[in-house]
Amino acid sequence: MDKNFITVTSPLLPDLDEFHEMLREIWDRKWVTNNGDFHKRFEAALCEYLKVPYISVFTNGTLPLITALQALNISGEVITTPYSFVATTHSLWWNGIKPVFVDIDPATGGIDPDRIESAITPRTTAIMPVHVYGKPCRTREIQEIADKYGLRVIYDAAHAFGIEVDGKSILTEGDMSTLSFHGTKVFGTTEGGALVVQDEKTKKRIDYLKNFGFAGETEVVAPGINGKMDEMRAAFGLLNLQQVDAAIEARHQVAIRYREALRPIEGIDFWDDMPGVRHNYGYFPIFVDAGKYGMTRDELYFKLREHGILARRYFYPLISDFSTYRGLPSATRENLPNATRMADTVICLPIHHELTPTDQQRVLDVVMKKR
Ligand code: T4K
Repeated sequence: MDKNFITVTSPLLPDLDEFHEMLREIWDRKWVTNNGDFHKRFEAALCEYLKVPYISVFTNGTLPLITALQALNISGEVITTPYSFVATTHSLWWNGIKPVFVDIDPATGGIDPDRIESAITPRTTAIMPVHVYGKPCRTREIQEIADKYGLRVIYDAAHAFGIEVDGKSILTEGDMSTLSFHGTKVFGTTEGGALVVQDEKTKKRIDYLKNFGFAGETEVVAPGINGKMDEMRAAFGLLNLQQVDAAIEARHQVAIRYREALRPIEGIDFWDDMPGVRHNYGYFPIFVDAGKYGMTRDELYFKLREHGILARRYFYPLISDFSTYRGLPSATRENLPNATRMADTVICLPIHHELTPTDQQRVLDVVMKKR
């Protein structure tokens, strides 16, 4: 990547010498994967950091979604939102489940609980909401509906690393939550992910499922998959855990500066922190009102690119607009007005732990039309 480009994010990397020391341990042990020492330590450290009872780490953030659906025997139809990364809906497709798209609440970007009940049919078995950008969904209302209709709730919490509401981890909501540790995330292990579950029995089942279903040398208890995280990535994760708080605080400072500078700009909207929520500042979405701002979202997006600023339009197009899903009855723009508006107006500005004040100003100058 050209050094003059400002990218939307930058991976959190451990100190190379410390990583090397841990690699040396792996070399000495000659144990590289399959529930090794670092894998065990990483899961324990994550439980403590995230304040969750049980976690199972995976090789990416998509397999936990697929595995969660398998573990809970989800079939038929699942209610979800189109305002996310494609992996959310793909995980349903890979399990032969029909996605039913419900519109989002413009205040959070997550599913609008007021629209869930009318989408429930006799084939509905679960709800898969997304804490998009790490903003907590309206979890209490979602759970009330799930309880009323006997549905499971699997949260795609890929963006929600470390998010807490009133001191409680958002990852303890619903039946299960998934995380992504992709290099573009606040906390990463190059590729990686995890599934958070609430009890020991389910944790055991997940561990079987991510290891082909093996429950012993000669016993396979379910048609599992290979989702295991290797020792190198577990070591990488253990080191990154030590510096993730500092990285989140650095991102927080960028968010403060952006908000202060952009608040007076007409036609540029953004979210403030939610009361009682510990945010992780993984993304800084702004929403462009072309009429007021005098430029469309895409005009601003390409202007940023001309200035070497590689902002991203997460999440445009909507998942429901991709050819695989376009034909679904729930995929129409009429059914999804809030998601459509958000997808058509969003730009995620660069935000990461190493974004210098000079680079922050370069971004702001373009958005504030000073360049
Ligand atoms: N659910 C949700 C809600 C998700 O957002 C995601 C993933 C998943 C599930 C699935 O989790 P994983 O299976 O991926 O663990 C990225 C990521 O690949 C993806 O993980 C993420 N969501 C999605 C929102 O964004 P791209 O296509 O935007 O990545 P890319 O390669 O264009 O990178 C973006 C920018 O980041 C680059 O311009 C520069 C910077 N970058 C990227 C990489 C890979 C670096 O500086 N270094 C790097 O190594 O998808």
